Amino acid sequence: MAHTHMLNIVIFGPPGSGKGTQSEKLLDKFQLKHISTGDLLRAERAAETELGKQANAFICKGELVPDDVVIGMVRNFMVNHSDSKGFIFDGFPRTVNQAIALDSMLDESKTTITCVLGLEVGENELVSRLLLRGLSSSRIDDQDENTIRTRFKEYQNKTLPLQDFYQIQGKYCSIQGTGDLSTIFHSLCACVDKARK
Ligand code: B4P
Repeated sequence: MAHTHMLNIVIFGPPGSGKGTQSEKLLDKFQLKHISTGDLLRAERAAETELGKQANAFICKGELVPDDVVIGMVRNFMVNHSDSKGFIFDGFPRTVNQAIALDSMLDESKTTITCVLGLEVGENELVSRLLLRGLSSSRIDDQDENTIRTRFKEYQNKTLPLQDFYQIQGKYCSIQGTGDLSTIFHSLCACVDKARK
């Protein structure tokens, strides 16, 4: 069965840039399935699975979880939701290997990424957002500034190269991620609409 009409959105940006926040709004509008690898990993940890325990050691240090773990998890999710109209990939891919794996998983379903929405936010604003969330959530990785700085380093070294990867494919759309939530949301929707034409 061909699924070329599917809408597949990657929401991209550094830790705390608003990926999770804006994904919720996009899901509502476009009726897609949400794949947040951060949420899936935290659910595995809460269920005390072997995968969850393994992942937790990396998350607590602010490091990326190994590619094979994350890719396997995403593959399972996609197989279990193969009747979906499309997906929002939130926090995935985070490495070039993950991006290559995603392209081939979508290719197996005869579909592709529609667009990559990149949220741009400066580092100082990101640190204060995450520390603020750390006060009210149980996320250990948001509570300590050193862990947050490690997450940024991981982002710079391993995730940022994906910007070029998607720019070359003509799929990258850069969006100012500071300011009013609904203004940001409207900019994201404008990129999606343009990519669908
Ligand atoms: P994630 O759960 O993806 O965490 P995140 O990058 O911090 O983004 P999140 O979506 O939660 O936050 P948001 O920007 O929406 O990953 C956590 C960890 O899991 C990683 O460090 C890694 O160890 C592991 N992991 C996950 N995926 C992986 C992968 N693919 N490969 C390897 N490892 C992986 O929001 C942050 C805060 O900002 C919120 O409090 C929000 O209210 C606020 N905010 C949002 N928009 C705002 C705005 N416009 N103004 C002011 N505040 C705003």
